[in-house]
Amino acid sequence: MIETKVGVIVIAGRPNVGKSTLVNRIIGETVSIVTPKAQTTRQSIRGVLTEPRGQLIFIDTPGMHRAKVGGINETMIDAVKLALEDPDAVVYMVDPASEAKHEEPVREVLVKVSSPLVICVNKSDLRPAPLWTSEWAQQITEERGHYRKTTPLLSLSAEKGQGVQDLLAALFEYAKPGPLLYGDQDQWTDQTVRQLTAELIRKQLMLCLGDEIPYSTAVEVDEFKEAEKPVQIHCTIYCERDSQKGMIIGAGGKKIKEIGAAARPEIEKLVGEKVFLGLRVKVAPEWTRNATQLKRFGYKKRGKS
Ligand SMILES: Nc1nc2c(ncn2[C@@H]2O[C@H](COP(=O)(O)OP(=O)(O)OP(=O)(O)O)[C@@H](O)[C@H]2O)c(=O)[nH]1
Ligand SMILES: [Mg+2]
Repeated sequence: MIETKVGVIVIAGRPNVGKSTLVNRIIGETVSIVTPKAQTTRQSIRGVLTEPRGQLIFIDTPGMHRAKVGGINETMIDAVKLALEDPDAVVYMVDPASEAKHEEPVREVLVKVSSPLVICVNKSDLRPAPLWTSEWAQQITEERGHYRKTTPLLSLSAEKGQGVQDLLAALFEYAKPGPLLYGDQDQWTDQTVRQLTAELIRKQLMLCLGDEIPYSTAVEVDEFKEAEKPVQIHCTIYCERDSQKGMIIGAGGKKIKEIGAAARPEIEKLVGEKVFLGLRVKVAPEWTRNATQLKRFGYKKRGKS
């Protein structure tokens, strides 16, 4: 009998470096939404890769940044901290346009994690890993010493796939022999279809609205009737102010139609059927700063498993 290996792998790094793109590329599904805007991912999200070598459970995390106390950004940073507690390996992903000084707040945290660390420079299709990264990765390796394993510098393109097989090989080295954690081979995420649906709508809010409103929005699925044809899905988009509500709906409802039209095909792909998508907009004043409201929308410290 071939012994399978299992590993929990955290993907960490600054916002917008391509963490979610990597998880989606490896799993081959939209586990985690991707947009060109920073701080797209708000929670730890699991993607499960099952293959003959065994199983890797990837935890995509929010981008690490300095967050104000008490708001949604703090819940995002909490999610990263919790994920980093005891995985089998951590992938530290760096953008090739970054600089050592920008990495400092992240380096400071990741150099200390006891799990093995794999340092990757992503977006190799855009530009090669900059010169500073090799010495910098070497320094991290030395600082971590012999007891904390470090794999310095893999070059990667999460978008095009370059280097992904090498990364998987490195990660399976750090995985441990054992039975699969997820027995159902078809389970590729820990999220429910409702949660995935809400995220696909949030993706369109990120893409279709300006630079600020997306960060004030949350999506709740009110109804999901799979037995009906087409599948009936009704969701509420929450924002913080009346003025934002107006912008999300748009003149004559144009904007909300655009958002729904863009989200629906992706939801149909997920559900595997035609979907009727009803969207409405409500104001939940200051929800990004209110602990009860944050919890209501699912932004809280989550258990590790
Ligand atoms: N050219 C190129 N673009 C990439 C690559 N990986 C990610 N991107 C782009 O970088 C942007 C951010 O990607 P995400 O996967 O959302 O980044 P993230 O690190 O998850 O970002 P946050 O969730 O905000 O922390 C998107 O526009 C991606 O298409 C890559 O390998 N090459
Ligand atoms: Mg992300």
